[in-house]
Amino acid sequence: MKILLASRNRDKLKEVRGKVAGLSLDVLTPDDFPDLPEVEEDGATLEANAEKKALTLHRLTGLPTLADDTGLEVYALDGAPGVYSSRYAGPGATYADNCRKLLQAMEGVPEKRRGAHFRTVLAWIVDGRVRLFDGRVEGRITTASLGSNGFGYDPVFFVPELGKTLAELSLEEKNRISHRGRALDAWVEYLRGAPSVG
Ligand code: ITT
Repeated sequence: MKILLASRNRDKLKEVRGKVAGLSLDVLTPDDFPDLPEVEEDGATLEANAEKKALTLHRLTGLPTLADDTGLEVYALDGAPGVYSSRYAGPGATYADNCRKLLQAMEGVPEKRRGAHFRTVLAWIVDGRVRLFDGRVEGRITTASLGSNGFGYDPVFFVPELGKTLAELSLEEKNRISHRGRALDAWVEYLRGAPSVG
């Protein structure tokens, strides 16, 4: 079955493809459809943004569509950067800019107050019906970037049980424990129980 991943983020695409390898799903992206518009992420929540991205592109393509909205929520920063994670250091910010800004914002914050989680909300739409799935991983913000795998804030997010940052994990290891990996597991489990769409 062909499905559309309503995301232009190639790093997410790699993780989604890693998770669905073995299922008979052909994951397309907006890059396969030259005329699809950008969807503005102006919702107040991850849920609203995921649903908006999925619904907009589902209506335009008619394909079963999956959207992912993810945020890093840092307790000492009252949940920031949260829904603004992609533009934390300003419009057009790179992953490195965002990590640098976060490390600066956390300067002087003691170890025990550096807790944070990543949360992913997936919106899945088939024939106009929306379902949401979510996943999270708890960890701590480091004091310096560590590791070169993954993307985004992975080098500054330490997972205590593994003693590593997300950027020190292989794609398979990250997918096993991450926010996105867990949300995708819930979605895949749902698909397996819904033969007409799985
Ligand atoms: P799409 O909306 O096109 O899917 P995006 O990059 O804008 O792509 P999000 O708004 O969901 O996606 O993600 C916000 C930012 O959070 C993203 O740009 C990364 O900086 C960061 N992020 C998302 N998933 C992450 C992950 O698994 N690990 C580390 N950082 C992540």
